[in-house]
Amino acid sequence: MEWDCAGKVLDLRQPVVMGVLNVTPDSFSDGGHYTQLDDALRRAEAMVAEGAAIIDVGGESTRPGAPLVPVAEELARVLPVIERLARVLPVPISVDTSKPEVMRAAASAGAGLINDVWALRQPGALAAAAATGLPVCLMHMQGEPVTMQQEPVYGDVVAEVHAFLAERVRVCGDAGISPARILVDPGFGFGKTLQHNLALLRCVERFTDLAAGVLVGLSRKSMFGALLDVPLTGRLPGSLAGAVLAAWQGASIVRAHDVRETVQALRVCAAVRAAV
Ligand code: 8Y7
Repeated sequence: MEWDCAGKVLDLRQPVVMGVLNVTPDSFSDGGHYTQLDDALRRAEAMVAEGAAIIDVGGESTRPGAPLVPVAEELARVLPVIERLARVLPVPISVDTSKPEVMRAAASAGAGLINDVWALRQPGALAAAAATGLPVCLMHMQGEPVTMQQEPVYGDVVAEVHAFLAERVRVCGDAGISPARILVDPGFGFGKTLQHNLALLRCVERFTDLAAGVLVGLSRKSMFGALLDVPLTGRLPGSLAGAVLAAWQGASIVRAHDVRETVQALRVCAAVRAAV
């Protein structure tokens, strides 16, 4: 499957890496390092050189407990970066946002995909995303970023996340966003305990029936810290294991900070899947 993302091709016939580019002063693993436009461009170019198929630009930290960012501030952070990257990079740019104003402006600036951790549930977001005509990623989250990790509870986490995403795909369809341009994402770490995250990772394959593909974000997440008792800087091995487990089950896009390593892990996975 090949997608047209604002004129740039996203080839999803093999699992690919979405490189993370945070332009937030408070973001959780590379916070504050890439606030300057030139730094952002250099970092994005490096990720493309390492094999990233798409770059995800985010200006609103969604780590647990992070402060909310006013729309003007988020626009000021992401728009110059998106405009520049869309102009000079050979790969599509994704915008990580939940705000309709940012979706519209990012699309005008050349963004090729909308990545929304709220799955277009914020007021006006559904209509704004639909109007751009861009592909979207719908992510599951229980609760909201400030409080989501306090006491997440599910009966059957896989069934509930699947039902939520199925409903969001249906709502998007009614708004004119066809399943053919939707990715779904179980939302690792967003209102989930370690056990919830593991159950979802065990069952990624089940989400492949919902839309055009599955995206997963596992990179450096606290589930690996909890499981392995390692700090942020020690989570690459766990993140790669998670990426391979998800891709093995059919995930199309892996969102990651460590692009070179994740690309290699996914290549091994794809080669084994293709072997007879
Ligand atoms: C995810 C994400 C984050 C994810 C999608 C982090 C923006 C937290 N995680 N988007 N964003 N899926 N689609 O640790 O898992 O990178 S931010």
